[in-house]
Amino acid sequence: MDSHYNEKLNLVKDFLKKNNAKLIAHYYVDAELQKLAEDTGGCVADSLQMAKFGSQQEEANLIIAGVKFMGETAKILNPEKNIYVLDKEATCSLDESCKVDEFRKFCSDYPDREVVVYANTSAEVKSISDWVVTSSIAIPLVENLARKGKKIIWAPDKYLGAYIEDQTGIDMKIWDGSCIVHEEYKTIELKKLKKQLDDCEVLVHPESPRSVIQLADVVGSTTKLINASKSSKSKNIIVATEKGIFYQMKKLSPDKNFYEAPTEGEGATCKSCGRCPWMNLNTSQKLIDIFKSNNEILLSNSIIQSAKKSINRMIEFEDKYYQEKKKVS
Ligand code: CIZ
Repeated sequence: MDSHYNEKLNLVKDFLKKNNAKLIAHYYVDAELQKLAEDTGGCVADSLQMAKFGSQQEEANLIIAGVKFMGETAKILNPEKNIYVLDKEATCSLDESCKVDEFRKFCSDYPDREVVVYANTSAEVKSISDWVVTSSIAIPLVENLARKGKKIIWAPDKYLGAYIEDQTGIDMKIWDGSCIVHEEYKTIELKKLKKQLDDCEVLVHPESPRSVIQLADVVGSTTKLINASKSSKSKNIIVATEKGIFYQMKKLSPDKNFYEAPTEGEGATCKSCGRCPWMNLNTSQKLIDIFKSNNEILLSNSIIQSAKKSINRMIEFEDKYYQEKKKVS
């Protein structure tokens, strides 16, 4: 953290208090913003936990350090609150790849299928879907639908879709979207790094290509990867997901060595280099200036109501799933 961190913290604390606001950050924003969220009584989490945390706060204003779909999810679950994002340009390649009109047309080609979409989608796409899922619950949810004889459309991440198919054997109609960060991890370089480190574990987010997932010791959501980095017996951890996550991992295991999974193979070009350009738009200066620009997330009531139904179905399923899992163990 830079030497002015304490000054910034005091400034942000005053600012949030004066404006009846709470700062909620995603694991993928930079370390300073994550620490500011933690030190001001906010939270750092995945997109769903961010929105759930927002519901439990008494402040009228929630400031989201993350990308647009995270602000929208917070608004959908907290329509009575004012939700602000640090930069309205901060979007997501998955969200951008799946525009509602094209997606509606895709779904109309398979009218007998349930529509399951990943959290990384717009509020409009969520509003025309049957289910919203996060990567942490996608496999059990898809398995549950298949057990009931349902056929499935999956969008927008083709790699996560392929991973679910590989794990479950369930055939889905998959939208052709991808995350520009995870798509760039390269197997040849990753194999070299594994060999070089010898004692290491490879943690991979399932938005990555199948060939990279095949080299993983653990595959999972941001939260699962953070937990795995802590419980790993290896001293060296290679991580294939957005770099912002290293802040949480290093905090939990200061004695371990963390390595970014390589993104540049031989002769390859690197567009994102493991850093999401949109997450990178989030800065602490934009937090202080937030009310000077038009950064509020506004959604129509009908979109909120329809999208909320598909998010709440996931939350209900998730609660039941973990309750039953607890009973069994
Ligand atoms: O839902 C999220 O926060 C994202 C983008 C990924 C994950 O695995 O948690």
